[in-house]
Amino acid sequence: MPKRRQRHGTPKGRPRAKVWVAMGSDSDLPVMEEAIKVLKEFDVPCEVDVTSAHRTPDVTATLARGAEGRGVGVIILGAGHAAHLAGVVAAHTTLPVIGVPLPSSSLQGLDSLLSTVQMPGGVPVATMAIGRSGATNAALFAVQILATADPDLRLKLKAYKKVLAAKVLEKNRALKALGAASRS
Ligand code: RP5
Repeated sequence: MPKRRQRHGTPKGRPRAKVWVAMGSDSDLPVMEEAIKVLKEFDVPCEVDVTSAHRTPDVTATLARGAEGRGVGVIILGAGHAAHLAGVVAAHTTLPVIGVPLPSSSLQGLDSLLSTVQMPGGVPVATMAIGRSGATNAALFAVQILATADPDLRLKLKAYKKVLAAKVLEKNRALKALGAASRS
């Protein structure tokens, strides 16, 4: 009997786990949209919330505790200033938590980087770079985590890396062509 077609490439047709993307304020959205864009590119469903460790602590804790039950596999959290969102959510779940420090304060994200990365032993937060690159990498890292149990995602990640390399090679070709023209 032919093997049943796998939905989204996951074993036995299980739907792909969701990624929960949350941020401390709607002012964080322009940066966190980079993460959402990458997840869409990989066809990974996500749910998006604004919730704050400081301004809505109870809602944040409830959302964190309920994540597993909502089918979430990985959590991405972006926050600026004295950023405690990732750490607080990590305290309430055993799902992998990825933190994105955001450059919204006058310290341009150094404050949020330190408050996100410097977690005490026992409560890990995988902390990315400050800002847009961090948001992009957070989504890629989430996809990589989900890909450990999803061959289809692994193929997509390999294709993504090939496109990255091709773009650099193309830029190098263009640079060389420019150099040759200006030297002739
Ligand atoms: C943080 O405070 C948020 O993550 C945001 O980066 C920052 C400022 O928030 P708003 O004052 O713009 O709402 O909690």
